[in-house]
Amino acid sequence: MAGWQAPSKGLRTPSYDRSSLTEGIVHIGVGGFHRAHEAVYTDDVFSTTDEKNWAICGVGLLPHDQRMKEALESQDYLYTLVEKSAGKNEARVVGSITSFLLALENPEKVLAKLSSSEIRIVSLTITEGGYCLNQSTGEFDGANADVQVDLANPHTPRTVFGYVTEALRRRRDAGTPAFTLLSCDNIQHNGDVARKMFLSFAELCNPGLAEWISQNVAFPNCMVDRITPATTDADREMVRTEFGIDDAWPVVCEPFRQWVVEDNFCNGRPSWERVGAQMTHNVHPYEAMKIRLLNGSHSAMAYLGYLAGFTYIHEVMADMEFQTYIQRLMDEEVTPILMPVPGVDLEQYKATLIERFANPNIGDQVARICMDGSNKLPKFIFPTAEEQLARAGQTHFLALAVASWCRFLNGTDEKGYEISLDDPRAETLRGAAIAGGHKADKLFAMEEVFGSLGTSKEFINQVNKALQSLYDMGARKTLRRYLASVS
Ligand code: CS2
Repeated sequence: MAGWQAPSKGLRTPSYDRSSLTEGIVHIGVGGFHRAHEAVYTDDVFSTTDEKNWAICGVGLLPHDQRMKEALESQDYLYTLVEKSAGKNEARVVGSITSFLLALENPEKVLAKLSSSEIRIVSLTITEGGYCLNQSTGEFDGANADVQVDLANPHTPRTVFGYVTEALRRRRDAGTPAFTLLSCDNIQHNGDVARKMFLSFAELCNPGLAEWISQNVAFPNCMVDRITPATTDADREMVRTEFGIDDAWPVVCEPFRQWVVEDNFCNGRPSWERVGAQMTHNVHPYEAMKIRLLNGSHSAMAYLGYLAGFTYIHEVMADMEFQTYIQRLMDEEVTPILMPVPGVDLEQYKATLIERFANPNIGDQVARICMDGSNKLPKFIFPTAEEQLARAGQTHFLALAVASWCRFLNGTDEKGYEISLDDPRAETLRGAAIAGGHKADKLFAMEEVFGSLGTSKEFINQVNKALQSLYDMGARKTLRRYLASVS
């Protein structure tokens, strides 16, 4: 526990007795976001209530999870969370994670944990692409190679689908009540999507079990929000010098956090509503607002911002032309398709978003937002474009956002330097971007990414116009032109 003995500066550490906790949640995909969000709400539950049976067991299914396991294990699963606001850094030590299992190391232990009656919630942050959702059909992509292996060997799984399904089979056979499966990824209707994908997988390997799952497992929808940049070595150093803690993997994030959760749990839940989460029966308006405005704006500013030479999101927001772009994108092209959100003033919400993006202390990386575009844009931007097109609304700024991504995918920036593409479809995307020349048609033909938007001639024309301009005059001048020409 080196480095944890005497954290100075009076920072907040778990006020509860961690040894009296028992685990009730398994979380699959422990990264920065989970540790800045659900784990923090749960830590607050332990501090403010006498609920003790909801500690979190982290589970990693992928080889890269080993680093997180080692980091957390070396410090008794405690970690430092630093909230960075414009003026200051505030740190606390979070204690709600109490163990970590790595599937590659010990698959049986993971299955035993998931099957044990004490586990009543399995939550997920497996990324937008982790659900095997085919964008063009809206169905489960059962052709995925790992999924195929799991379907052939359901008792020795390797994917999240295989683990969850096998654990639920064991629970059913043992007469153990099911757990709630709580998706915390940025997908609209994330619970409904999770339900459809997990049931489809189960249907393929064991239809009887699928029936049991559909009747016993709850899949709540929820909207999650907290900007959590990737942790850097500079952050580790800051935690050491400012707070006296030698933390192998601290988390940095903004002070803001929001969690709106559909109150649909089949086997109990922590009192998250007592510590700021909003439990409701209809999450959809909140999800749409957050994903279309926050995540959509993020993607729009990141690709164009990258091409214009920015490294950090707050730098993009400090540029008045970019700020106007994002404000107008939100006002003119996203707001018209949003439904009223109970208790939320959208104008105020958007103003807060601009402020959050502009937080100069947070150091959120443009490169982080640019990752994995082929899984993010279909959730963050394309549905807005489709809905605007359907109501004959304006889509110029959305087209510019999509064109910036297409330009980025070509793999060479405006100065001729290589862009490293971090996307599971990187090779295919780059190939299509290059083969398409200054047109996006070849990319739009990728049905699994663009879905039905790929057949909209009107939108393709708009994107092609923006793309040509990006090639001819670069990001900065193109942006100026868009701001001047679109009234
Ligand atoms: C970002 C999100 O990954 C992205 O593209 O938009 O990680 C964003 O920071 C979070 O959803 C904020 O809640």
